[in-house]
Amino acid sequence: MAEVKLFGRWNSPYSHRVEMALKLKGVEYEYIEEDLRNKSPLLLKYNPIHKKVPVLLHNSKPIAESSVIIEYIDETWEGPSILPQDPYERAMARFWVKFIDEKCTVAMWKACSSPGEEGEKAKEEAAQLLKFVEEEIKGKKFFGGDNIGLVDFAANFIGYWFGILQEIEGLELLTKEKYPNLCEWIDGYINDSFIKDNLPDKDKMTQVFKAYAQAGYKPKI
Ligand SMILES: N[C@@H](CCC(=O)N[C@@H](CS)C(=O)NCC(=O)O)C(=O)O
Repeated sequence: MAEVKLFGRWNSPYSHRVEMALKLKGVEYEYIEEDLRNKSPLLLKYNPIHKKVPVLLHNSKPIAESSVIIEYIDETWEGPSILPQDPYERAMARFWVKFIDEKCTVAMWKACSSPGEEGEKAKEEAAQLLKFVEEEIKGKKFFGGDNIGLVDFAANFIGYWFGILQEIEGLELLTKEKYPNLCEWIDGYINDSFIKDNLPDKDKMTQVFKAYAQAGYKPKI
């Protein structure tokens, strides 16, 4: 039988994306929990460039970077498609993942974790960037159409993690009044039976992220 191992972290949105993709395809895998403040020699060996989770090991071959891993999973295993079939739609899905990763998540994370002027600027930037996402999801159940797909997985930080962080920080950045379509997607995404059963526990996440903030620890995302 093929060997599939996932090096991850329970509260990492990136690890979570990959876990969802493996579960959607029904792939059996061994999960290895990493301590990101004391990374294992194997994680450093398999992801020497970024030194981050997730890393997927398939028959001893490592793959890093969550969206690259998800595309690999989609191409390797049968089951529901994660990327669209149409080349233009595939390109658009990749565009949105890049936008979410490189722009939205960065600004949203800074908005919650950076003090002073940097934090204030990030809040304004995140608010502007989210307007594009709000427009993109308008009239759709999921970013992938009727079914959950690559962009939905990639937007999990917006869908779940950010709500917890903004509650901790007392922010009102992403609200139903400001982003009704996006909040409708969030509701549908986190309450989808497949997703819901696999989300990390909210209370545990709240405790851990509060403890990080108190200790001045800023996880690198
Ligand atoms: N671009 C990467 C981001 C992965 C990432 O940021 N992982 C974080 C956990 S959420 C990590 O491993 N950080 C390492 C550290 O904190 O040193 C991906 O999509 O896989």
